[in-house]
Amino acid sequence: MIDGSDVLGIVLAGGEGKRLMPLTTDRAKPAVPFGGVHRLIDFVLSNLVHGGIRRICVLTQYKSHSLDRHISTTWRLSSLTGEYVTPVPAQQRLGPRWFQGSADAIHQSLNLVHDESPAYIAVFGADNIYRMDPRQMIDAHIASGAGVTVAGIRVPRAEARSFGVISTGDGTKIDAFLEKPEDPPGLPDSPDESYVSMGNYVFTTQVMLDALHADAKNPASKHDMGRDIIPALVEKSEAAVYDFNGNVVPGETGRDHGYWRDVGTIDSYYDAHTDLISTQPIFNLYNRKWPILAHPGQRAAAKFVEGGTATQSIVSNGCIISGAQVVDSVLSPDVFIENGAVVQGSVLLDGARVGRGAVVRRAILDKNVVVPPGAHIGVDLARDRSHYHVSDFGIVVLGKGETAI
Ligand code: ADQ
Repeated sequence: MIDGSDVLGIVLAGGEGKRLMPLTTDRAKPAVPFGGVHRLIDFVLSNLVHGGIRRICVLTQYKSHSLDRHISTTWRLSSLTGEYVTPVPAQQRLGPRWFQGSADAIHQSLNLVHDESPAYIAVFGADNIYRMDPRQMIDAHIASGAGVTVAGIRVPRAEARSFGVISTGDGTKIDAFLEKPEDPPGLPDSPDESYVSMGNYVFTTQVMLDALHADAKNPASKHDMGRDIIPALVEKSEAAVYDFNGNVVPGETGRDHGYWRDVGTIDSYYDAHTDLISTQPIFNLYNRKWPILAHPGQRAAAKFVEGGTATQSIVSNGCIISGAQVVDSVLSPDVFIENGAVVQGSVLLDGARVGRGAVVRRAILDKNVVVPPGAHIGVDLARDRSHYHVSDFGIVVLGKGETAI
């Protein structure tokens, strides 16, 4: 298997994440906290680093401060061996403009590729929850002789409109690629499913350079990987698909094999949390053979006092549950829940506080949200709608630092 040293990793982390508002009001989508102690970007970076790809540029643009800080404090690889994860902000290298689209972001950063001259480039998205050994995909890329290989997964056809949809006759060569089609085609052997792009690409370096240069000259292009670059390479018969279902990661369970989630919306972000907390989780955060790496944080352990309990829940360091009940929930560090409060089916981010006797149901409380004593969230949705953001499926979201009323 390829050892990753001839591969440069480029992580696309400049998306706005509009559909994750208000969690992205103040931070880039890849910096959104997830699963207690992680941020979304930790999943792709863990996959690349465990897979031996240890020269990684993270292209950032939108509200990138907390993302930059997270990368530089958490993702410090060994400089002695030339390994690095480095945030690369938009720098207007090709004139006075920010990144137009994801392909333009790479095009504006090609100096990084020239500096390293790798044989292959793994361009991965930053917004997904999954485990994947990228070496297996790179091996498949080399074996097929394609110029670009796109990771593919089956999803329900009803969800496929948010993705790039792949058609392949022989299971490897991509015959057609439709970016976010209105009416996605189903699979011949399973009409209710579509085969979609995971937004992870492996390129042979020269093929990527040629494709980006050609795209930059095309006035009709939006300079987007999924909309422009991949269809152009499909047109030239240079694109292959890699079936994610064949990817095997050490320590995965039969249950979480093949797990991949795009957390583009509040509802999918919430649902992905519920996948973590059951006894036999659909996604196992406790796989020690392929851990999702995170900043350890300097905090005391979680504490339960005055009969406080948490069941079917993840409780991070620094949390204090005092005489309160926490059920089916995920708590980031430093959450404080006071006597008599009930927190059910909720995701509470760093430093959230729930006062005495308050009730929080099916809610997401961003960092440092305060729920005063006796307040109710997620109990009367009609009322909540007039004060807070409520998602299509009724998840109530309070933004960073907000105080509930
Ligand atoms: P989307 O996720 O909708 O579809 P996009 O918004 O471009 O596409 O985001 C892809 C990645 O690129 C994200 O990690 C995002 O943060 C980043 N990104 C977006 N714009 C950027 C920019 N200007 N600079 C740097 N980074 C940027 C894509 C593909 C689909 C595929 C889905 C899978 O286009 O074909 O099915 O991903 O989730």
